[in-house]
Amino acid sequence: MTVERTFVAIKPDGVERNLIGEIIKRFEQRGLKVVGLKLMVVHPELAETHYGEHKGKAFYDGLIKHITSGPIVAMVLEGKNAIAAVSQTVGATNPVNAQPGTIRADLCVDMGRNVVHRSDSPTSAKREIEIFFKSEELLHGWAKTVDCWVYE
Ligand code: FUP
Repeated sequence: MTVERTFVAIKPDGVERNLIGEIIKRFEQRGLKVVGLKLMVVHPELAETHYGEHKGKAFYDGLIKHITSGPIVAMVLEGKNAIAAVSQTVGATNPVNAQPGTIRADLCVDMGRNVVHRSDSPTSAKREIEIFFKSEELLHGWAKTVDCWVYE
């Protein structure tokens, strides 16, 4: 098991629906460590960089419009196998295909309003952390006293 970092954003629908606490709670309860956290509005240029892989797809314009429509909560989560663990906790892209117990199955019903973004691979985690956070905005080497209760 390797310690990884991954990027998560609570999208404007999640923020507007007062789900910030509920969503962060699920990651914290699982044992993931919040090492970066901020409320921000996504500028269109940042949105296009972030979602560049989807440019040209039918849902692209709506996606950019939505992610820039209000504040998001951007965060970096750290833990062993964090990329897979966070993906599992978030659930499938389309909430109606997500497993019960995941954020997307429990908190939403529409793919275009699926409340949260998460990095889907080590490459995208690195890229997304770097576009949303400066290194000095993140904690480095923070050992929590509970770590020995979360990991063997
Ligand atoms: P995910 O990695 O689960 O966030 O999903 P993708 O990167 O494939 O898609 C990014 C976002 O585009 C999704 F969160 C929701 C939106 N989307 C649609 O609205 N319609 C689609 O058909 C696919 C994605």
